[in-house]
Amino acid sequence: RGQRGFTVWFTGLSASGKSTVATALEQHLLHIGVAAYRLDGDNVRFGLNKDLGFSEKDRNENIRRIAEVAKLFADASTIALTSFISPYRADRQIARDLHASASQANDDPLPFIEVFVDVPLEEAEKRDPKGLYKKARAGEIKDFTGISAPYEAPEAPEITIRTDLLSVEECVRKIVEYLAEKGLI
Ligand code: GGZ
Repeated sequence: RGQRGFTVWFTGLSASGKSTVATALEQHLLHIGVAAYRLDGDNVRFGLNKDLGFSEKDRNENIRRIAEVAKLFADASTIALTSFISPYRADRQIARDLHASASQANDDPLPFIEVFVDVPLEEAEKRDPKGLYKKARAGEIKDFTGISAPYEAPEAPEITIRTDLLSVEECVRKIVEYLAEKGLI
């Protein structure tokens, strides 16, 4: 009965490699013929969520809306790949709970796979592709995750990837193997 939709929820620090791995995973999924769609800052924070900043309240609302959109994609039999810091455990739990409630199409829960993109803060800060950590250290950006705002690491993610120890291809393989093992792809 065809591909079922679900959500792969990436969480991790800025410059941890979320978008890089999500993009490579999306390519892999499209290549094997399954519909996947990536939600990230570029297509969400500049559109649907352009009214939101980086206060705790705005991040809560950012993640709430993204979770609702991911659920819609999953309900439409697409694999939603979300790549946002999503620093608060409670917000990720809300996203998970939303998927657990029955889908509109067939009453089944929509699978939710949390992927913790785990790198030491020092590594993310060393990468600093946009110079944001440097600015945060200098006090030019306030409420910066890992420096002046919290990142609450997942306690029981479905998958953890260390992008400082594995290649992008190895990270994708680890996720794909998990999805195949669970019969999701
Ligand atoms: C964290 C910030 C901030 C602050 C701007 N804190 O590495 P990037 O640039 O491309 O990804 C970061 C992105 C984080 O947006 P999210 O929607 O993923 O955050 S959250 O899930 O917490 O709502 C970073 C940039 O935006 N950025 N200011 N203060 N990251």
